[in-house]
Amino acid sequence: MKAKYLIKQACIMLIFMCFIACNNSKIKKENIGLKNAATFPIGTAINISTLLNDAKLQKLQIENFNSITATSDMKMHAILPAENKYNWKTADTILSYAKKHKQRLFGHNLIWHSSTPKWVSEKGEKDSVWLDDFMQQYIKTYVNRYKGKVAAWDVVNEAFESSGGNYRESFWYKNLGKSYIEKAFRYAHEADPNAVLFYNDFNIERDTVKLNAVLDMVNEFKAKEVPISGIGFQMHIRMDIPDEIIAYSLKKAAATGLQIHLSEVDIIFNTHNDERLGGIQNYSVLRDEMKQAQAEKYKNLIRMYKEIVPKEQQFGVTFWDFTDRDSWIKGFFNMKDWPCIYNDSLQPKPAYYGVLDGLLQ
Ligand code: 9MR
Repeated sequence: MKAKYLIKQACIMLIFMCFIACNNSKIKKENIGLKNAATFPIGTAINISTLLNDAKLQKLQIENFNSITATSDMKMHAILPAENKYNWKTADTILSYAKKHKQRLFGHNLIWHSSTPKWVSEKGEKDSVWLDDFMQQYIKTYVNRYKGKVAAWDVVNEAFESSGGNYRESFWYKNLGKSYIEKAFRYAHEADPNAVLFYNDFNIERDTVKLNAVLDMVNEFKAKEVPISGIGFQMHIRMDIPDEIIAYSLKKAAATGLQIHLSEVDIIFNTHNDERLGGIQNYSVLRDEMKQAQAEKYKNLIRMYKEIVPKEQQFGVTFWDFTDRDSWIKGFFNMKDWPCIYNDSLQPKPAYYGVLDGLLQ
C-alpha cells in the first residue's frame, strides 16, 4: 500500500516537473540534440583520442549522438599491426565510452584494401592458402571478442572500383578472388549471429552502374544465403549531386529489404578525383548563401532517407566527423572545404539546423 502511494507521489512530482520545464522552456533549437529529434540512431565517426581530449567536443558528441564509429582505430592496421600482436586497447576505450554514454558501437571495418597492414599483404601475396585462413581467424577472433557489444559491422568496405561496375582489383581480390567477400560475411556471422552485417561503399548514390553491381552482388548473396543484412551508403556527397539521383538509388537499394545505413555522411562544395591529394579548389571562401544551400541539401538528404527507406530498414545516419575542424577532407584531398554540420570553432552551422529540421519534419 505504502509503495503504491510513493509511486503515485513520484509520478505526480514528475508530471509537475515536466510541466514547469515546458513552461519555462525557451529551449534553444541546438539544445534539443539531434538524437532526440530522430526516430532512428544518429551516429558520428570520430577519432577517440581527439574526442577524449576535448571537453567541448565531447559535450556536443554526447548531446547529439547515440551511435559511434571509429574513423580509423578499429581498422585492421590498428587492430593487428604486426603478426599475432592484437592491439585491443583503443577499441576497448571506444567500447567503454559507448557503454558509458549509452551509444551504439558500430564496427568499421573488417576487410578493406586500404587498411590492410603491410605485413599481411606481403605474406598474403606469397601464399593465398595462408591468406584465406588468416582472414577467417582474424574476423572470428575480432567479432567474437566484441560479440554482443559491437552492434553491427562494415564487413567488407569498398570492394568495387571507384566508378563503374567492376570488382576492385584489390590485394584481397587478386589473391582470393571475389569469394573473399562472401566468406567474410559468413565468418562474421558465425562469430556473432546477432550482429548486423553491412557491405559499405561510396559513390553508389550517384553512379548507377556501380550501384547495380553492388545490388547484383547483394541479390546473389541473398540467393546463396550469405548472411548480409545491410547496405551502407557512405554518402560523401557534393553540393551538385542531384537529389533525384540520390532518391532513386535509395529506393533501389531499399527494395532489397535490407537495412540501409547512411554511414559516412558529409557534403562538400569543391570537387576531387577520388584519389588522395586529388582535390580541385573551386571555392576557397564559404559564403552565407553557400551555408544556406548546404543546410537545404542536408535537410533534403534526411527527408529522403525518412521518406524513401521504410522505417524498419532505417538503420541510422552517421556523420563522418561532425566538425569542419576535424574532417578528413582537407588532409586527404589537399583542399579546403566545409563538409560538416559544425564549423571550425565547434559552432553549429546552418547545416546543423538543416539536419534538425529534416529530422523534426
Ligand atoms: O576518415 C578516415 C581517415 O582519418 C583515415 O586516415 C582514412 C584511412 O584509414 O580513412 C578515413 O575514413 C575512410 C573510411 O574508413 C572509408 N570510407 C572513406 C573514409 C574517408 O577516407
